[in-house]
Order: sequence, then structure tokens, then C-alpha cells
Amino acid sequence: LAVAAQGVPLEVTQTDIWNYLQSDEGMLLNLSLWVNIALAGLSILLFVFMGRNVEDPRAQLIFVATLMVPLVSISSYTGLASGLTMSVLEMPAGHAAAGSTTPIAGGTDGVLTMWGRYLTWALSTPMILLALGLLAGSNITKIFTAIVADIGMCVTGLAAALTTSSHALRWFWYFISCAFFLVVLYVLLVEWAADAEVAGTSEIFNTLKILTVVMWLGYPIFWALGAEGIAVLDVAITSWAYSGLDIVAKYIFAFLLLRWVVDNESTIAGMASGLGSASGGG
Ligand code: RET
Repeated sequence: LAVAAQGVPLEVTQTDIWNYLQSDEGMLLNLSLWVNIALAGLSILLFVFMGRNVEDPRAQLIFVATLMVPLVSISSYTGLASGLTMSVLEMPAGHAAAGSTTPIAGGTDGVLTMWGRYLTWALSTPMILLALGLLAGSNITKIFTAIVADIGMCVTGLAAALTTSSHALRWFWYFISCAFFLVVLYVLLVEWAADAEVAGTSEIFNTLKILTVVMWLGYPIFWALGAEGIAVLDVAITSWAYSGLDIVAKYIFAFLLLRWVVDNESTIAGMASGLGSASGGG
């Protein structure tokens, strides 16, 4: 309070962020969050309904994993919309947004960082990969590898966004995250594609593989172009880009997968249970 009395701005509070999101200036950003809360809610209801008669255990596990995606998503976006999982961070020297101010609380030094996204990706993206690995009839080794690399990607992406000491180290974290991402892409494009061939699920797997690879490539691109990276896109545009990618990579992806599972439960039930064996799935 003593500091505030001298006119130095206090740290931005959740309420400041909340008030900004409710203002005309913050409306575009706020909408990018609430659209996803609404779509995630509808997806949860739809997917529970679609899965009501699924009985095969592997098909059920694909359902549970896929259903977790909109559940994590609605939590993630609620965290952002409430201001809980965003902060105003001052970028290091050399960063394109160093020395900039946000309009929050009448003008505060720093950039609004929606770090809750990167945190919750560490929970949602493994579920997508678990569902895809099961669909491909893959084994525990490959599923574990993909999921661990994916969590590594998300956590180091979070570190990149939160590092405020050194501009170079932000990009070093980004580079580490990309290295993890390459592991995920390799398992998806090479290992699981071959496994799905053997399992007889290659048609749906290939569709979902292409959708996943194309959408997922968008995330590091928008990170680099957005406020965390070279800052050619502002916070609201970047947020809409992620929200748009999320709609396809999560809800549309999940719908296509679950519709196929319901229609082809016997194909999944007939898969050799390769989960425990080193050679499972080829
Ligand atoms: C970051 C920045 C660092 C480099 C890389 C990234 C990749 C992120 C990806 C996110 C996918 C998110 C999805 C969310 C759905 O819930 C962290 C942006 C490689 C691929 C699909």
C-alpha cells in the first residue's frame, strides 16, 4: 500500500484482468475463451451420449481418453476467463515486446501472458495421443514414448513463455520443446502409421494423423509469431489462433474418432491386445 501511495503500479490482480476482459477493449480476447467453454461443454454432453453403449474395453479406453480432452479444455478456458491463469510479464531486453505496456488496470508495464494454456496442454495432449496410439493398435513402449515427449514439449513450452530473465533462453526453451515435438511427430507419422496398417485401422488413423499433424504444427508457429515470440501478432489475435486450432484439434478430432469407434467397435475388439507385449501392433 505504501508503494501504491507513491504512484508505482502494484502487480496486476486477477480482478484487474477480469475487469479488462469484461471491458470493450478486452471483449475480442474474452470471446476467444468463451467460445471454447461453450464448445467444450457441448462436446462433453455429445460424447457421453455417443459412448453410452460401448462395451469393448479398448474402445471404452479410447472413449475415456477422448472425453478427457473437452473436460481438460473447459477447465483450461475457465482458468483463463477468470484471470486465474494469465499474468502480465515484463519481457527481457532484446524481446520485441520489451518495454511495452498492457491496457490492464489503466496501463501496466509488461505483456499479458496466457500461460494457463501451456500448462493444461500437458494434460490434454497426452489424452489425444493415448487415444491415437490405442486406435493404431500400438504397444506400451511407443505410447509411453509419445506421451512423455509430448509432456516434455508442453512443460518446456511453458518454461519458454514464463522466462523473463533472458531473451536467448526463451528461444532455447522453445528449441528444446521443438525437439520433443519431433519425437511425437516421428511416432505418429512412422511408428503408429505402420501399426495401424497391421491393426486394420489405417484409413481412420491416417485421416486423424493428418488432421493432428497439420493442426499441431500451427501451435509453435503462432507461439513464434505471437506476443511470446517476435510479437507480430497481438495477444487477442494469437488467442483466437490457438482457440481456432483447438476447435479442430480437439472437438472435431474427437468427434471423428468417437463416431468411428462407435461404428467399428468390432474392429477394435478384434485387435490383438498388444498393450503389454513388446511386439504388439507389429
Ligand atoms: C509450443 C511452443 C514451443 C515449441 C512447440 C510448441 C508446441 C505446442 C503444441 C501444442 C498442441 C496443443 C494442443 C492442444 C489441445 O488441447 C509449446 C507452442 C513445439 C504442438 C493440440
